[in-house]
Amino acid sequence: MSTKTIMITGATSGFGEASARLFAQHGWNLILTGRRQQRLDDLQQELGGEERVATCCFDVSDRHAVEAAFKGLPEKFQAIDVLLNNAGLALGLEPAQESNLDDWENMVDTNIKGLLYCTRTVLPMMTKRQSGYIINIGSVAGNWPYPGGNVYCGTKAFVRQFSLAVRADLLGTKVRVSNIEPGNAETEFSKVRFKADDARADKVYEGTRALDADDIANTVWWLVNTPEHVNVTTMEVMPTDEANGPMAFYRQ
Ligand code: NDP
Ligand code: 8X3
Repeated sequence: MSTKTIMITGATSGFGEASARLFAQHGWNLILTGRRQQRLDDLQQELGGEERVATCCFDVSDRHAVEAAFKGLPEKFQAIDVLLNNAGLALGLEPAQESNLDDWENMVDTNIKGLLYCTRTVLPMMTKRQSGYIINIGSVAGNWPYPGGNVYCGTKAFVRQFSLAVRADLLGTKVRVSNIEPGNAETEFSKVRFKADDARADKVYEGTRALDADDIANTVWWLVNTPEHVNVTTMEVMPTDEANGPMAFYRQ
């Protein structure tokens, strides 16, 4: 059996890093991306060196950088079996009327445009081979709005609807698309959201059992191992300690 290749955006921490380790354990070749070169270099060294791991350091919101990274892949990494569109972030938790517009743009550029650039670049290779799998990381935030979620929730709702619509385009190509929608997971997510205010980030996980990055990596692995005629369209994965709350009311 030939060695398969997964490209993971945002492999330098959290879900992406955990997925890289898991797929490496199962003998897959990896294309790891992110903006932190040193972390990519360390992972490459740890998970098998240049033979097994290609690294691409770029910002997913830079369309030309994305295209150049795909074009520059070494020959043996060019047939991508799975694209894990994972790179993403939340910035801030202010009400819309007080939010920072730069943060809003950054979330749209990363979570929406970055995912689009990677998907559009890889899809022709997959449809040509009549084989491939796009796994997007959406969020419960795409389904369940919460105060201060505004644009982050909106970007993840985009990921959900885009995933569904692309599936419709791909009918007959054998290329699969899934959207995993995790709930609260302890990664660097909250440190990024609260801009390195670690005390505030820690509070998100205080007294509750959040998901681990490995829980989502295992979900990705499970999806990839479903039979090729099966497409799990959407998969919401929450901690047992999290559920959807009631509607909000303002009362005088
Ligand atoms: P982390 O902050 O731990 O990881 C985010 C990854 O995305 C990092 O590797 C980071 O790499 C990369 N990334 C962020 N922005 C960019 C960019 N502009 N260009 C390239 N890479 C980028 O968080 P998670 O692992 O938790 O997040 C992964 C995904 O899961 C995100 O899409 C997030 O929205 C989603 N999610 C997270 C949940 C949670 O509770 N943790 C729940 C639901 C969804 P680098 O900084 O090196 O560029
Ligand atoms: C991350 C989960 O609830 O913080 O997508 O938005 S949440």
